Parts: sequence; structure tokens; C-alpha cells
Amino acid sequence: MFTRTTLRTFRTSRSHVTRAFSASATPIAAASNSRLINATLFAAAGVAAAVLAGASSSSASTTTARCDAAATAADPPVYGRPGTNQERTFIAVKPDGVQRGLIGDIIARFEKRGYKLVGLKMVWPTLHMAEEHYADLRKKPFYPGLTKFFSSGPIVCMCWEGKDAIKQGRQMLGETQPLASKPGSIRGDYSIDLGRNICHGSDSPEGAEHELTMWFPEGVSNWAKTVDSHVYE
Ligand code: IDP
Ligand code: MG
Repeated sequence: MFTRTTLRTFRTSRSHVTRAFSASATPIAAASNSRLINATLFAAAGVAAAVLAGASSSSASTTTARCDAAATAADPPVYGRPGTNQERTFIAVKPDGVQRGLIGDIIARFEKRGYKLVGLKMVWPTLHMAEEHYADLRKKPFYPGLTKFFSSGPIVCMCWEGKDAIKQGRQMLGETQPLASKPGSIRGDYSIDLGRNICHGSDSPEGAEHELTMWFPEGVSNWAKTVDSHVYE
């Protein structure tokens, strides 16, 4: 179900996101676009919860997924709360990482580390979106090639939450230059060339705010992770 929905969304995403990021449009189209995937994920979570409930009907602690439409005033902004356990970072699998089948591995690394995935969707960026995303690099000579490549195919957008998520995310990615990245890091394990370093991660709280606001205008899912007491002391 997830795959079919993703593909359907993928085919229409270019027109949706173009509108969403044009100067005059509000992000409504992008919101409905990615809500489609979010809703599907929630549906899947609901099925899982139902299965769990059936397997253990005596459990009083069974929780169900809460729709993100039910966000409360206590929820953090989409870019989280830097310096707390609700710090958030924007991690993306770039077009080369998607083509090379590395989505699952990259997600798994953050998941296994203990971070919480609060936003996830596939988007085929327009050139304009790529330029917005890398706006801080617009004066660099490689900017045209970088933005052209970043908009050459779908990327996977993620919002990860947890203590020190921005800095730790960067360390998990490795160095910008793959050849300088240590084995064990994502870039050190899977990439060689600078322009094909497969993943992106916010480099600062300001960067995370810019990127998460841009890529998740519809917001993310503020869910409670029940195992957090086994991740944080
Ligand atoms: P980052 O991705 O580690 O944050 P940035 O300096 O923000 O690195 O650059 C964004 C991306 O631009 C890099 O991930 C890399 O793919 C590409 N890039 C950076 N420097 C160069 C360069 O000198 N030549 C070609 N591409 C570069
Ligand atoms: Mg950067």
C-alpha cells in the first residue's frame, strides 16, 4: 500500500511542490501531497496497533497512532526545540542515494541509534526548490551543478528528533568529502565523489529551521515513542 501510494504521489509531486514553493502560493498543495503518505503511514501504524491489541488483549498499555491533525499547543514547532530531547534535523537521501537503494539503510541507522522519525516523504524537487534548499551556497561555483543534480530525481525527506540530533546527524553522515569520511559513517561506507555523497543533513539549528520549514510545511507527526525510557536515562 505504501509503495503504490508513494508512486502515485511521486508522479504528481512536481506540479504540487512547484506551486507550494512559488512566491504567491500557500503550501496547501504540498501539504495534501505529503499528508497522503503520512496518512498511509498512520494507517499502517493503526493496523500494527490493531494486530498488537489482538495479540495481547489484556494489555492496558496498547497505544494507537494519533492523527497529526490533532496537534496540540504543547507540540514543538516543526523544527523542534534545539538543545532539548526534541531537537530536530532535516536528513535527506539525495537522488544518488535513492537510485542506489540506500534509503532503508540510512533510515535504519538513525532508527537503531534511538532517534525518532517524525517526518518522512518522497519528493521530486524542482530546480527552484533545490535552489531554495541550498540558498547559502548560491555563490559557490558548483551551485548550478549541485542544484541541477539535486532536482534530477526524487529525494527522501526526513525529520529526525532526539538529543543533539543535528550534530550527531552530521557525524553519522560523515564529512562532506566522502574520501575524508571515516568507515562506519554513511558517506564513508557508501560514497566516493563529492558531488555524489548520497545524503544531506542540517548543519546548525538555523539550518534545520530553514530546511524543516521548507520541506515540511504541513508539519510532522508529534508522536510519543514508548521506548524512550530505554533510550534516555
Ligand atoms: P554538506 O552536504 O556536507 O552540508 P555543503 O558544503 O553544504 O556540504 O555542500 C552541499 C553539497 O554540495 C555537498 O554535500 C556536496 O555534494 C556538494 N559540494 C560541496 N562542495 C563541493 C565542491 O567543491 N564541488 C562539488 N560539489 C560540492
Ligand atoms: Mg550543507
